[in-house]
Amino acid sequence: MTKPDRLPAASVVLAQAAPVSAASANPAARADQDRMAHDLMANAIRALAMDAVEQAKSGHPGLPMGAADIATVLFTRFLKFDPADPAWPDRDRFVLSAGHGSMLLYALFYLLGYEKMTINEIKRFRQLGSLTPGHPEHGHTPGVETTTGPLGQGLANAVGMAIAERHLAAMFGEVVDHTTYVLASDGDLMEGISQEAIALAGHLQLKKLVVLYDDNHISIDGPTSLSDSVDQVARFKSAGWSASRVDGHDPAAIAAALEAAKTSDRPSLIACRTTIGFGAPNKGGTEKSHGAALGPDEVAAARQNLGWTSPPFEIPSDIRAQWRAAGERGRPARLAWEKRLAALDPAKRAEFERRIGGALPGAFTAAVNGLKQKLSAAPKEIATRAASELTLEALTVALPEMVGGSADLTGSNNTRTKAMKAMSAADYSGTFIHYGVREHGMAAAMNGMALHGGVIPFSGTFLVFSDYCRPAIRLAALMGQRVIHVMTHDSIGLGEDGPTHQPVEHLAALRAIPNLKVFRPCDVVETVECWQLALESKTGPSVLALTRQNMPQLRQGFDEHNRCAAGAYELIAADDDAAAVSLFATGSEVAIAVEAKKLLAARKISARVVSVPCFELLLSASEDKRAAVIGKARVNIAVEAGIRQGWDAIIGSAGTFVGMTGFGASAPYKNLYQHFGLTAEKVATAALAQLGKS
Ligand SMILES: Cc1ncc(C[n+]2csc(CCOP(=O)(O)OP(=O)(O)O)c2C)c(N)n1
Ligand SMILES: [Mg+2]
Repeated sequence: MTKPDRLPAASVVLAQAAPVSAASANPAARADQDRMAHDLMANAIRALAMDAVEQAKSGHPGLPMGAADIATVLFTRFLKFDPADPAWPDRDRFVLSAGHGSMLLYALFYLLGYEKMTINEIKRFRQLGSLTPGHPEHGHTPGVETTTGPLGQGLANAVGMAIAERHLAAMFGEVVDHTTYVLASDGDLMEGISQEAIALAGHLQLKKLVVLYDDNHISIDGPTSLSDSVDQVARFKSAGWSASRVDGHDPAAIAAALEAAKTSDRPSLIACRTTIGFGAPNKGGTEKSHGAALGPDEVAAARQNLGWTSPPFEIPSDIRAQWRAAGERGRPARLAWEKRLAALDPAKRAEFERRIGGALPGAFTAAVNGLKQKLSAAPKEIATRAASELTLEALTVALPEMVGGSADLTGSNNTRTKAMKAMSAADYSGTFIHYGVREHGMAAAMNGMALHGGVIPFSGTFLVFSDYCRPAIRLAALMGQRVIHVMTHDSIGLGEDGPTHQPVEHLAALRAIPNLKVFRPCDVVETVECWQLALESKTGPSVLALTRQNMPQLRQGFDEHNRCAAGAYELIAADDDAAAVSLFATGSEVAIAVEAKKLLAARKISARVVSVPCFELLLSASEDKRAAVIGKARVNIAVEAGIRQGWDAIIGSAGTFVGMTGFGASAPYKNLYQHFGLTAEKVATAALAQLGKS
């Protein structure tokens, strides 16, 4: 364990650090003076972290104390930001990927003068409603660029931010020029997602991405040597990064590495060797300082060791003043940027502002209606994945901010339109990203792109691999970000690839995520409408579950109104006023319900067909609206090529579900539908049985 050297008492250093003309004349004395001033500023972070965790009786003091020197150098000398405008579009991004170290961010925000981050908020660390929750939450605390906590996600978000920056710089030039900095811990780099993220970043040569690695050799179980022996510098280099090692407590070395990163033609890793809990004489350097209050004795000993004499939550005014001065550094850069923006060609400026603001252009609704009109004139029997491609052909023209992609299934997901150029290190203006076989990294990068703003990310993979994206989708939902996942091959309907590729529980599992809209359109018209709804969902992600197999066009005639917006609607009314049976279905099974209705009609039983393209929209509608769509038929039947879970909210526990109860099988899809009983006959038989007419 590296024990920190004892530092001089704050009062002594302050006397020396005050502007002294004689000392400034001498470079060595000047360096000493700078170092002392630096130590005081870094110790302010350490003290606040210790005090807040102590007061909350929970939290993670080790990371903020260990990384205080890195953060002090970065925030006082490199990072471009302005606390007066935390959302300034051209600010540098700082992502605390190791979200457990949240007190590092909160201490910085307080010290730098972010208005809302008062000392009271620091005192209320981890309390209900405070701006200082256990892990940083985007949209809750101004300045937090992304919600972090699940290790690895922040790093992968940062890759997306850096992609968005390069892309927008290619589109808009001088008003986009910023760097994305990340602080990542051992845990971040152990997570598998980090490999996907760094490989993609290296491949795309994202030179404005800088990862500061808090290389403290400690994780929760103890020394990282218990479970890890990766040479991270070699690992990053092999992925196409510049990578170096520095002493993470040497401000000059950290600054030199950050300076070098500025001129690198690749993304940069700076492995900063640090001591976790730096300053705590007994628990520092060990896992004991990772995730628990240090305790009053250790805090007192750390204060003494660091020479910090101020009482809890008090920062000496001169140290605070130095931090506030650092917070004001970015103002001229922001004002200069505003001038550059104002000097842009007015049309270009308006477009930039529209994209950054996330508003959809007027051309959007026109494109949607144009498509629906064409389809009413010339109906199409195509797979909904093909319907999605057709939709994208029109929408990506109307919305040039759409940046698509696929995790190596481009031809299967149909997410690349004819006009879309691939994005590459040589040309960031492309709007299609070949993510490689990296679903998790893709989904997390998409979150970063959406958080960055100015682009609307969408992508593709198979629905069964939504499991590989799930942690990132959950965070998109938590953060309320508009990212759109096209997930094709959405059931046993994919056929011969068999049960490994056939989603069964995935619709239910995705529907379980709050604030995620899961769309399963039944035909080409519903696909257009679901795309419209996904793009209009500015405060949450969407999944479009789409078929591999062809679907008849069930929606005929032109209706400007988006019927899918209700979540469910009566596609075909009963033949008389009192339906005996309501048939509910989604996606490819709606056509089966339509056939079942005909079979029931032949038996003089009146049934209605309700298409349910989006549970979330239906279940969030008012009680009245929901009741009206669900109806009052004696018998409710649902049909979906997935498991029953979730359907009781619509058909009730007395309703009958025709679907899957286990995994699928490998065979041509029509055989599978027969084999698993997903047929109009079975649906009709189930209805008859429930009516007592079998
Ligand atoms: C995906 C995920 N798994 C597990 C955890 C729980 N956890 C929080 S921090 C941590 C590891 C701590 O080690 P490190 O990342 O090196 O942070 P340090 O202790 O050095 O601050 C773990 C396992 C988590 N936050 N996210
Ligand atoms: Mg560690």
